[in-house]
Amino acid sequence: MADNSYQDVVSKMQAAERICITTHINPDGDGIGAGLALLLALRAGGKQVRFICPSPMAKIYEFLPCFDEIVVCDKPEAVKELGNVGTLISCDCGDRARLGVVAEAERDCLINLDHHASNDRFGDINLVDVQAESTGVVVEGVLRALGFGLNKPIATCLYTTIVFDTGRFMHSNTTAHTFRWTANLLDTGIDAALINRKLTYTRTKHDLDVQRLALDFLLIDEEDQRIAGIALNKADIEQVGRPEDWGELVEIPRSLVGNEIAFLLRENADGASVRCSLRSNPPYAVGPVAEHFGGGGHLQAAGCTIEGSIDDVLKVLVPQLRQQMNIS
Ligand SMILES: [Mn+2]
Repeated sequence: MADNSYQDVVSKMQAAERICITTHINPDGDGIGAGLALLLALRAGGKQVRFICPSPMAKIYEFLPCFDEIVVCDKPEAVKELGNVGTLISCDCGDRARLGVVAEAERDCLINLDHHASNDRFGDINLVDVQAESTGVVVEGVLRALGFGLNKPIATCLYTTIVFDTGRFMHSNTTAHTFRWTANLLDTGIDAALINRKLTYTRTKHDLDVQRLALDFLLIDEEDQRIAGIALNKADIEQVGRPEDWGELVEIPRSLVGNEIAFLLRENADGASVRCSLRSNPPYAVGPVAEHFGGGGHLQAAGCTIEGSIDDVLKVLVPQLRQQMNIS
């Protein structure tokens, strides 16, 4: 389906009385930041706005304005109780399944604001800009089209989206546009260094224990040493305790000199499937690998869930990664 324009989105938002914002399962700095920026602006514009989330959120985002208003709706009953939510706006979600039970919410219309290359246009209105570094960039475009200016609280939320999705301006999606766009946010007077600290220096002792566990399970592919990762099975994870957020563990193998593709595999609590986070440096792509296994994301940052134990998954995943090293 062809994408809608900013104007289509703006007309729909202007016509809506009640708006409900949401993001994907295991929400991140982009989904939460983009959604909160939208909430702040639309509410200031006189709309009735709320924010629901299909799974619990990491505490590190607590400093964002209105974070404490986000309601976790991770059970079908909770979604039913909401009744008709009006216009539902999904931020940073690539497909309906990633909305969890929120996908079942009764609504008048579903607007899909996103930037994932793999987005399957699950909304009634879809605004997917794959050039945008973060969904925050898409939201900022929507706010501009609505005639809303930036202020410090909105810029704080949007800044969080760009820091998260560019890996603190380190990923390959960081361009001259990124810095110009971000400079505009800083012009509102936000303290970027303070936000950076709040997003970065947030580890608990438990997080460090998880990191030590990860180091113990670092793997470098013998056939192609440019591929490295961490594979954690259920029993090992449970020894340390499952973290609320897996954070940036995949950056550990990624930081190895010569690394081109990095992965983080963690066996789910049921022991029957494995969540995979994949990263690569251009020109190598991991997006197609995630899609091969039914997942998605961006070319250089993607994820999927694969059935089987950690060993089963390593056996099917690593050959696919090696193949990418040869075709890219
Ligand atoms: Mn994003």
